[in-house]
Amino acid sequence: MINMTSKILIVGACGQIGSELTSKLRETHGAENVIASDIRESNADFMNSGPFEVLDATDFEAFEKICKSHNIKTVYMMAAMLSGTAEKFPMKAWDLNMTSLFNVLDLAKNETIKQVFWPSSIAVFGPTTPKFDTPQQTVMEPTTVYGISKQAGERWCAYYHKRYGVDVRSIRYPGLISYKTPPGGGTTDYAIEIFYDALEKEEYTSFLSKDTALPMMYMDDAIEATISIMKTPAEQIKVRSSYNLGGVSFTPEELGKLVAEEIDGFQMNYDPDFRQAIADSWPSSINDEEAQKDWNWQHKYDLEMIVKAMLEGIRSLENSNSEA
Ligand code: AKB
Repeated sequence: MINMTSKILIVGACGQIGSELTSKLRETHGAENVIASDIRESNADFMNSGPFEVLDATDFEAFEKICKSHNIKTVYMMAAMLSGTAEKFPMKAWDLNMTSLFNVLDLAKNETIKQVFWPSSIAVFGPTTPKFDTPQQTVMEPTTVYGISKQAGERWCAYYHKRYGVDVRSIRYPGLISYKTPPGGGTTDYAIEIFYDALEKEEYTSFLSKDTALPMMYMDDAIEATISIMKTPAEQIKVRSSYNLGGVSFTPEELGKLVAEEIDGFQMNYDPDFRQAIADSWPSSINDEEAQKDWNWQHKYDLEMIVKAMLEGIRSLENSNSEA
């Protein structure tokens, strides 16, 4: 039976961004109007929070069937293999990141759905890009498979918009910091791991060197940006590849110092691994004036606020787990 109320589908809904996006969209639109999907089921709380479909985003027919049966008109295509894992499985990463994007763009092209969100990343930039205050338009020669897939994806988004009128919108996320769902294999994950280790053992060994500055953002800001760009009238969206989003830039050493102010005796160590080369190829800070101008973007969380929110959030999760 076809359901006639138009709905939202989140692909990759159990992931770091997908899970928080699903909660937020369900709060606003009602749980029954937001369908979560992922390659496999998640924990009981998530599964009981609203409709869920198992979906392999690389399977076009399955994707189309779900969109038609639920009358999906908006898709947030959040499934992707991130930078660290993608370097271990280059062809798998390329296949997942590109096939899932083509599937959603083709569903919009054939008018099964009307609107698409697709995440890009600061990984589209490379070592030849200006490193500080990186502008929206600049040299882009990514050296990671993840970055190459995101850069190619951006070009395809712009192409589908120009050639077929597809309403696709995208953000180049910086590293995202959150505690509700663990991240999956990114180079910026140190800025999450540090909080867990600090609380558990008052010590953290960073896999990036102490002076590696990267652009980062608290998840609440990232979710706000994602929903905000999707709500903006189409004529205001001037960039159809992907918008730069800046957030805050800091080094592991700067983050470690703030954590030490909150946790007595906290000790920071450094043991860079293969992810150091990835981080070295990325910008240290990002200019997001275009997003500010076109859809009034402004982030809220500075680094001090992020540190406090992360420690509070993890502590309250641990308390509720121990009470359960
Ligand atoms: C990663 O580290 O791979 C991601 C990203 C910056 O896109 N967090």
